Amino acid sequence: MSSAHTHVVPASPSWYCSQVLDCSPAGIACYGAKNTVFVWDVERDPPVCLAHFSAHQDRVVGLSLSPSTNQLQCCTAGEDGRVRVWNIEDGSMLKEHNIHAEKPTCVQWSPLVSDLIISGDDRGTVVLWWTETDQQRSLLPENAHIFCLACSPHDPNLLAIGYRTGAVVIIDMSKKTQMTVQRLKGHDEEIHSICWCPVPGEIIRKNLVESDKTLETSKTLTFFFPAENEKDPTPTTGCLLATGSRDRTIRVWSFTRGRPVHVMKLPTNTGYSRGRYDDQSKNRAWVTILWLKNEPYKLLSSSFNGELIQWDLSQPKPQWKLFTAGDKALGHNRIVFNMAAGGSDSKILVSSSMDRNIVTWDLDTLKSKRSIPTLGGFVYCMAHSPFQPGCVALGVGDNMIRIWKTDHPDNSLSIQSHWQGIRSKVTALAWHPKKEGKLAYGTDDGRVGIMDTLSHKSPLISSSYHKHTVYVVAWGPVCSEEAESDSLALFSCGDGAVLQHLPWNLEKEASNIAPIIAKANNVQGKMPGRSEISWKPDLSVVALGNEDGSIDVYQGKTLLHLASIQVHHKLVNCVRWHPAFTAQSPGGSPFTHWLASGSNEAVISVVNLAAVFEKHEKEGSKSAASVITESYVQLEGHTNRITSLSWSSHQDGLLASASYDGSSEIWDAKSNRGVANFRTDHGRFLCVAFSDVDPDLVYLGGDRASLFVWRPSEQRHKMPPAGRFM
Ligand code: M7G
Repeated sequence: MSSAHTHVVPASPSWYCSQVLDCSPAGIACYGAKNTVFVWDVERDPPVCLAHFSAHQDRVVGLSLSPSTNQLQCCTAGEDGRVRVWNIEDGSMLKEHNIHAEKPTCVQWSPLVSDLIISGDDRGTVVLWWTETDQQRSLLPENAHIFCLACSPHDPNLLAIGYRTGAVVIIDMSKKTQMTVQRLKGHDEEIHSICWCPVPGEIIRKNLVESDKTLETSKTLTFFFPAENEKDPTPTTGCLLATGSRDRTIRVWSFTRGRPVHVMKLPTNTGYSRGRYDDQSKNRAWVTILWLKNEPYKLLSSSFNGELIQWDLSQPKPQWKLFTAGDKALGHNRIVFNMAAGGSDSKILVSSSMDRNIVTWDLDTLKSKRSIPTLGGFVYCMAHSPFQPGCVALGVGDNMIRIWKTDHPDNSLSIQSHWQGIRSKVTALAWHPKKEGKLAYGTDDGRVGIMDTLSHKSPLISSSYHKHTVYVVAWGPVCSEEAESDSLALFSCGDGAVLQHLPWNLEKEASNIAPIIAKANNVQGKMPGRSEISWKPDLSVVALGNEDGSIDVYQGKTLLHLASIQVHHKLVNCVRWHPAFTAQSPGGSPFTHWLASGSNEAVISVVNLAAVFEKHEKEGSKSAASVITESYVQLEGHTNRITSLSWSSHQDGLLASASYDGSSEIWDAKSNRGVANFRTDHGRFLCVAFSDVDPDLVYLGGDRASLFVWRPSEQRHKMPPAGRFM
């Protein structure tokens, strides 16, 4: 569990898993994302994230809530081979086993045997685990990759298993040999989902009357068989079950006879226009199904391009209805992986999709209620818009930039995604300081682009790129001998080089600033590789962080060398100038010449360059560069590399840091004191920013695909965790 936080933009639920999302009658929705479990209250409007905890070494691929309503527990299966039981209130692990020799693929908590948890793996092994006695038993009904599992809600021994091959097998778990009791033949591709009908019996009458819809009376409902000549079996004999497959069909089966009673093809041309119809999406189908407990003649399924469908099985030829957008949310626009129903009367549906939104739906109206944006990669960088207070841009490893208006009443639900033209992890961001909506970005494949966030147009991309990751983009005055333009240039840093791109002419090759620096300062020989660029807020000088741990400060435009700071010994990851004005010092901060820096070492340094600027002012361009070997203060406490720093724009001398030690710290640099520490039990942090509107709010991103928002005033800890090396 993490220390107190006010908000989180969560990681996306795992893709291509048959069940990694579940929802309780109390409206508690849980899902697995990367190696974390997130717990949400979806009955609240808007939904609220209650907790998250690290659950496995590797990806969580299966999750199922305890059917017992007085226990807030879930079980998970992870690609680390383990199956675990959790108390979801405090994120504590209660039990585990590691019987699977291969990678588990799915897990389910038996609805009838309160301590039985069943998991399947990619070699076909089914493990039964009675948690109370900690007994396990392995079965191998079929030597094939298991995609999904479903325990019968009527017979504690029956288990339906769906395979990658398209096979569907129903076994009697109480038997050691000859356990297969039925084999359902028909699908020829992956079985994505299996559901048993919540009521027993194999026939539904067509002339269903309204008052029969309750669960009690529905036990006597009978399902309709098309073209059926045989005598009706007694209504409660056997049971129906449904399967959804990659072959784009859903089949409803009579269990006793092993034959389908309905075969439904996913409808095309539904008029649903939200999908991204590209070649890839045509080939992709994921068919997840859900049989509603209190409406047993209705089956829900996903379909193409994010469509969700309700099928009416009481008709000889099942009719379908499409879920549609509500007032406050749209539906999905890419394939849907999982659905779960919960809340009082099971009236809320929760769905997860490749579009990285979790959508809640009203099952009475089939309309979407809320859409919760999620993140599918590291949060590498973030930047506050200089024009719109409270607006933050996030650069994420899922090839998307998010623009979050944090002061929107619906808060994180108001995040916009920009994906057009990006195609790679977003590792650097910078807002243009003078032009609204202009956002520069850099990617891990070396590209530099500029997007207009006020439109959804494709970004402009520079013709020059780095060979590897772009770690920094920054706007500053054009630096060249004939620096005639007042417009700002875009600088990017990667491969140890800083390139200067001219945004009005991105076709033109960007210039490497190394030769300009060499010429301006008469340097012969090699200069250090560059790792960071930071312009002073008034754009008068620039600090360049170097791979050898030094930092050089140059005058803007001329690139005259003003100072060399030698306080770190390893690659400099971040350099930040203190703001010129803060809410505390609106007439000008006394610390405006402070420069904070962090490197691959754990110590943060703050130097004061006031004397350097004074000297330069007096002596002019002929003065030699100053050499600074001592920090004004050294902030010590982190135990691993410092990736990001941010000064408060509210209070003078308050600095936030993010570290690989899995924590984020607030420092009072004036008194060299730690003020507050935020930590989680998982992940390394990569970027941090003080809120520009709320003095007691900090945004923090890292390698677990989540963004945390936390309040320094609410933390128990004052200093980073001691001796933690992640
Ligand atoms: P990485 O290159 O993904 O991995 O860097 P590695 O250095 O662990 O092999 C991880 C994080 O370290 C990045 O997201 C940055 O926060 C920081 N970082 C690493 N490098 C090499 C640089 C660099 O050259 N410049 C800056 N500014 N940050 C870096």
